[in-house]
Amino acid sequence: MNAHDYIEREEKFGAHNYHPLPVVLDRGEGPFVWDVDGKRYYDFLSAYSAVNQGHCHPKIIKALTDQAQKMTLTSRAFFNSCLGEYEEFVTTYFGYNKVLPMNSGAEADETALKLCRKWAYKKKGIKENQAKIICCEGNFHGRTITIISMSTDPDAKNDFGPFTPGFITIPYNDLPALEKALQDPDVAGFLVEPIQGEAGVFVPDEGYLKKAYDLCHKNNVLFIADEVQTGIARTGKLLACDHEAVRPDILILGKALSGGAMPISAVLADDDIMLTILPGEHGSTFGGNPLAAKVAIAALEVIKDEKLAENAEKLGKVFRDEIKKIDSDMIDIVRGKGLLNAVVIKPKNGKTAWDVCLAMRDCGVLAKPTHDHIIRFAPPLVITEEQILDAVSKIKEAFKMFE
Ligand code: IF1
Repeated sequence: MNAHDYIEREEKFGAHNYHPLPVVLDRGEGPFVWDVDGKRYYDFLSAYSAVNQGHCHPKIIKALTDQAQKMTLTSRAFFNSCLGEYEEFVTTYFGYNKVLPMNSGAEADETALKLCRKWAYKKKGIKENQAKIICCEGNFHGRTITIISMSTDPDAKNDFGPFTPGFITIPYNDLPALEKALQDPDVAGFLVEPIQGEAGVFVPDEGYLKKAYDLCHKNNVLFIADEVQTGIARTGKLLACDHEAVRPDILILGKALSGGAMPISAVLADDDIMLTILPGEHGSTFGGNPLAAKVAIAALEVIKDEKLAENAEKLGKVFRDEIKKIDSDMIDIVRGKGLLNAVVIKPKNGKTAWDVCLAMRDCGVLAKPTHDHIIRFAPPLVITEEQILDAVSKIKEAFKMFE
């Protein structure tokens, strides 16, 4: 089978809900992936920031394979010997009383919305079915019906209605709009991405998160941070909220919680909030399984052992500086934090961000466009300075092809 055969087979038997870059990957290690022809690439997508620890990190894979031979799933109908260890570990690691384990990021977001509503009725005293949650234009929180009910992206939303009510949408990075929306006494929570990923790595003004948090607190409204993409060292701190010393009332994590080994997500909160959900009121067959517990502990240990937040902070600056030095009239804006970055592309002679990504692929760097004109650059955080510079020289080579 050649690359073309693999692509054709997916095309024939798989739903057409994705439009992948034509490259068929077969193997990964650290910041690198190899295609079915053995060609090596720098992975500058990191499975949408799930592979922060690098592909197939030996410590994570060891935790996975050791536990896989012992026990993988008990369901939450019984206790298991790994979950408590993980719960203690993860709550200490992030500084919360309690964790609620789930699998996908979308499930964790759904969990946070349910938790916020529950708190609204049990603690805040909002009347039955009246609770509202504020969300932001341009958000991305996943693909479930409730989550796309918050979306402002027609592709995510069109023809999937009817939608879940109870959301107020305000512009991102707009404190007066938040202040106004908070005047509604039925508002229970404000759900926000500290940096909007899907929107194109949109970094809000400095101080936005802190001021938003303060406004929420003044109004007895929960500040809920979706750190599924920004969390776990990606932006140069353990959490993107750490840049402004904000501690979310509800913290949502996913992706890199497993280093890409399996879907693991989590919602963290203190007792006052978390204990409003009672037995039988929420859960998941796979959430909190022993395999996930062991994998997540290993994945989080790697982040600290290898100082990946510090590496992301340092190499993010190197990356942005080097990209800004590239002399190409197709590069409009370079922005980001840590190793979550984006380049806004000015189309030239009909050539778009997609064409740039194809050229980069040919030069040995993989990245994916978002919204036609933005390319996201997010390599595994284990990448070294030497490798970043090598990758940048390949990216430069790709831009040269459009001169
Ligand atoms: C796809 C983007 C990344 C997320 C935030 C929750 C979820 C995500 C902040 C849901 C997921 C993904 C999913 C992926 C594309 C993607 C993405 F391009 F949309 F913006 F990461 F960059 N909260 N993000 O970013 O997590 O249920 O997928 O585990 O293909 O849909 P999930």
